[in-house]
Amino acid sequence: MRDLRARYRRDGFVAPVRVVDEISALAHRARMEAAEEQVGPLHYRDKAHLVLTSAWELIASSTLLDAVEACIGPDILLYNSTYIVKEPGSPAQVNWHQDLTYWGLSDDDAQVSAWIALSPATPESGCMQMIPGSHVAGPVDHVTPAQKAPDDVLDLGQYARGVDESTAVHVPLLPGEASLHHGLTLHSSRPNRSDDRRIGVNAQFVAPHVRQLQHGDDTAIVMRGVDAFGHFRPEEPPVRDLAPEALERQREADRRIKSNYKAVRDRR
Ligand SMILES: O=C(O)CCC(=O)C(=O)O
Repeated sequence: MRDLRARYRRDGFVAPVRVVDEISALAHRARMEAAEEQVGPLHYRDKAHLVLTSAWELIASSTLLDAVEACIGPDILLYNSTYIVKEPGSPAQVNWHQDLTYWGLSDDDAQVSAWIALSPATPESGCMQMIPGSHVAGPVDHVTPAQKAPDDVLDLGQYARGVDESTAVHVPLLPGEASLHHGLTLHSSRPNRSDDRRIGVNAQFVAPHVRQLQHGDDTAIVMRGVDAFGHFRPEEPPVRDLAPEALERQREADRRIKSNYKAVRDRR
């Protein structure tokens, strides 16, 4: 783990980290797709871990949390999680950006995102690309178009200004492997030109001392260690899949998070 921490600090990301074996990853994919048959596409619905036991089990796995601990320390809160899906042949893409641009959090160095592959993430299927070391220079200027491009995956369509892509690397993952990236690492992904869905679970973690500076109300779950600060209202993991009351809490959290991003953007 010392090596992982050193690579994370130097590059702003680490990959691949094996979270579950490939057969288990495909079983998780089947559970996710069975849920989609009941409630429709899960792509980019925030707080998936509140409603799906599969998302929760993956995110709570000790191998993943060991890697998260190496990045942000022993006290770990889960802030958000979403499936990010690119359908086969879909033009959907993600422009170069830093995650933390509109999150409104107090400490850029105490947040890490894990992206766990549930299908092969390859250059052909539109795996992520990262710019090693780009987190070190701090936040960069982002442009947010009044009207986002239809193929843009990000909610607000934001992109970092003037990115030099010459040192960018692909981050391919097999099912069950994860990458972890710092909230200021510049990353992007291109369209899916494969004939399979490209499916990842993105889980966003923070250390408990982090605060929401831009608005009052945020929720999180303690995954490891202690929360000695209480800056986030606690939330509950799912007891079963797609429980109606949990779905309602997820809808409310999804609305809150998306409107918070807009509020942070509008204040700039
Ligand atoms: O799934 C993708 O292609 C991009 C994901 C991303 O931007 C992220 O995990 O922060």
